Amino acid sequence: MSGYEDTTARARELVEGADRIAVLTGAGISAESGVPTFRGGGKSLVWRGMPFEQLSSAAMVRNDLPLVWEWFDYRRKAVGKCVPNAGHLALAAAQISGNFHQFQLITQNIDGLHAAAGSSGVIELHGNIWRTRCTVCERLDDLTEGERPPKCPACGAPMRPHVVLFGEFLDAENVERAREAAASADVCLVVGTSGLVYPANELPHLTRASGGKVIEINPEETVLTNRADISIRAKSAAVLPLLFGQPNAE
Ligand code: BJW
Repeated sequence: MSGYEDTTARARELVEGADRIAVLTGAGISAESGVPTFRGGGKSLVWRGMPFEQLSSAAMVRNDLPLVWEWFDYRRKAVGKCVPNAGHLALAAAQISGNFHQFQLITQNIDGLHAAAGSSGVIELHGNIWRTRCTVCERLDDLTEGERPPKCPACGAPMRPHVVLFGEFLDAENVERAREAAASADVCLVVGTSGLVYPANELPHLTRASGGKVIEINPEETVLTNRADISIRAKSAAVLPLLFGQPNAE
């Protein structure tokens, strides 16, 4: 058995023995669908010469909302062409299988691909690129084409993309639900995230602190690797179907 096969077999055993699963996903799970990651491969996402940390920030919403809309319209155009890959589908199938008492998917992604794959009740920690939020009354709406920034149908104030940017607070209820799911999980799968962004990066630690196991799936080593019980150094679209026993896996 190769190292990869052995590691994957051990991870599969843990998954099969688990009753409660939490899955934390990041940009890497959508990479094989064609969605660019933020930091993978040592590079950082840049648009018009600006790093994404500057574009996707609370300061940019305050200072240049039209530019923020251009940035997210550009991103949406790319994401709109992408479809879920075998990794998204394996997670959806695992949830639907009913083999687990808890199967809570928690994502940092804003692309909506987990729901498109058939996952339900996904906690979208950083929001959703297909939704908008009022900058004043916080009303949520589906995205529409046309005027940028769109006006809030309730109060007329400018709407913004419904995403959580650097320096902004995450929805407290979402964070609480994610923390509870991680803390009560027998196994936490950490898929395709660099683990650099707080507070999502705390979730695997909650699982370990309460006696659960952490399995990381990532082609690169991350800051979470040395805290994982098992680290599978491979792409998620190849590994996830194997972990959940889907016969047509690569
Ligand atoms: C594969 C693969 C394959 C490739 N298969 N894997 C100092 C100043 C100000 C703030 C802070 C500070 N220090 C800490 C903070 C807090 C800050 C933070 O954590 N910053 C760190 C970067 C230092 N966090 C926040 O600001 C959060 N809010 C908060 O903490 O509120 C309290 C607070 C308020 C005010 C001040 C301080 C605290 C909010 C964070 C919101 C993050 N938002 C973004 C942008 C969303 C909108 C957009 O899309 O533009 O969310 S940032 C970006 O990073 C995005 C992602 O969801 C997030 C995580 O990235 P992710 O998913 O891990 O992707 P990558 O690219 O980093 O990694 C991809 C991985 O995939 C790689 O490891 C690859 O190897 C792997 N991969 N192919 C599997 N096929």
